[in-house]
Amino acid sequence: TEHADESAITADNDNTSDDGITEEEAFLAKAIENDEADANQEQWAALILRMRDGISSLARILKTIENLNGTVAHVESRPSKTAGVQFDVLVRVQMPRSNLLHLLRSLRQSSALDGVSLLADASPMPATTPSGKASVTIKDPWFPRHASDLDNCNHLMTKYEPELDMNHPGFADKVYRERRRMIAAIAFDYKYGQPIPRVDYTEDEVQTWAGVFRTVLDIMPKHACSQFRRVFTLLQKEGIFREDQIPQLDDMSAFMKKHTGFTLRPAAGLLTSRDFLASLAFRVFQSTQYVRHKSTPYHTPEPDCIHEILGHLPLLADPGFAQFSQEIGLASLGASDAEIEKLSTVYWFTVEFGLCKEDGDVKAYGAALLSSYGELFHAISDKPEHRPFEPASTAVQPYQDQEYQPVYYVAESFEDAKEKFRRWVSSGMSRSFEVRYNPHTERVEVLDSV
Ligand code: NLE
Ligand code: FE
Repeated sequence: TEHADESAITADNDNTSDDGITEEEAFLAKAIENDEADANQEQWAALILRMRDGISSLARILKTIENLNGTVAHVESRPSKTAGVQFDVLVRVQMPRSNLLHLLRSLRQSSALDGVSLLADASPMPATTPSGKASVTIKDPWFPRHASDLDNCNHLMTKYEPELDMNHPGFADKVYRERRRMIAAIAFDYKYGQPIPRVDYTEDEVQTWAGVFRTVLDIMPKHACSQFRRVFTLLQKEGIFREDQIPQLDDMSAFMKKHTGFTLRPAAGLLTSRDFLASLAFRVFQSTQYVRHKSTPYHTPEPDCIHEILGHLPLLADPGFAQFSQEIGLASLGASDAEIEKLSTVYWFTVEFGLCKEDGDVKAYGAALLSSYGELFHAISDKPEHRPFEPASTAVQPYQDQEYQPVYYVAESFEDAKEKFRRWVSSGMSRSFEVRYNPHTERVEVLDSV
């Protein structure tokens, strides 16, 4: 390799999300947008800039830093291994937080750069660093403390979207894509406390809903867990669940609130796990509002409002299930990336694809099973493997999200799943504090445990 071994530029930018923003940067952005951190507070940061056209742009970038009242503490470069003209440059700076955010955003748009990564956050570089290594890590990651902070937790994954993925059935359908854009705009504009705007669903959309609704009516008596059936019947009685109308998120939210305190926020699509799980801590469920493409009514790999409304929302109005869901959310606050991955895997095999025992039979409680005729029958057939739910092993089971699952986990009951989950969380999380949700203030209180 052409990399000098003693190079101080050690970090590879593994935690960059699809849109090229590092988690650290997202934390910083959230903290500032949220006004939680003082925007003028001086902040240390180490940036790695990948220079596309040689080292010459460095002068311009240093000038920009100066203009933003930044102080450069350290600069170091090395030829990049990709092409002769490229350089990786490590710059350590100190500047007001809001300016740092501004700098990051403008660097990201710079045509002279191939990439920029933020490596470090709060702590100043020690006065004596023999090797000059930049190895500062985030100590206190930002996470939402109040339900209104969820206004900053709506980062989307760019995966299987009609705009970007040629395999999406809506990719070639202009009208569908326009519809998705329009409904997504509701979520982008939404702020805490507002009513969720109503969508006037089209004839086609209601048809798709009706098709899935009938399949749920059909499979429910035999295959859905009793808690699901109970709430479903209640929703029918109240006239919210009907074949000929797609329930409005705002009405669903009001219904759930009465039973468990869970409420909804509109989401534009599949969110990052960190943002999605965080909302559960506040008994808030981020729900999509668009309808799947009409060509794939009985199975879609991405969430849509049919999946949310028929799969998730009835159970979130069940007290035991609501509690279990919230605990996953609370465990996710301030968790490391690796822990978030484990928690979303547990979520995947329980809330989405979970099976449970009931009077000696195996029933479905996972939302992705209840909203998908095709997969439910696969799940209860003898083709896939059934294993007992055990958080430690479930959390590391690899999964894919485009086809039917090869493995499902069976819980003894929600109560049992919750107990096991609690024990696992209290024995295995790295964070140095406990969190507790205060429903009166809708605030998460942080209790130091060390
Ligand atoms: N496969 C589910 C369905 O078709 O309703 C959606 C899964 C979302 C994770
Ligand atoms: Fe889901």
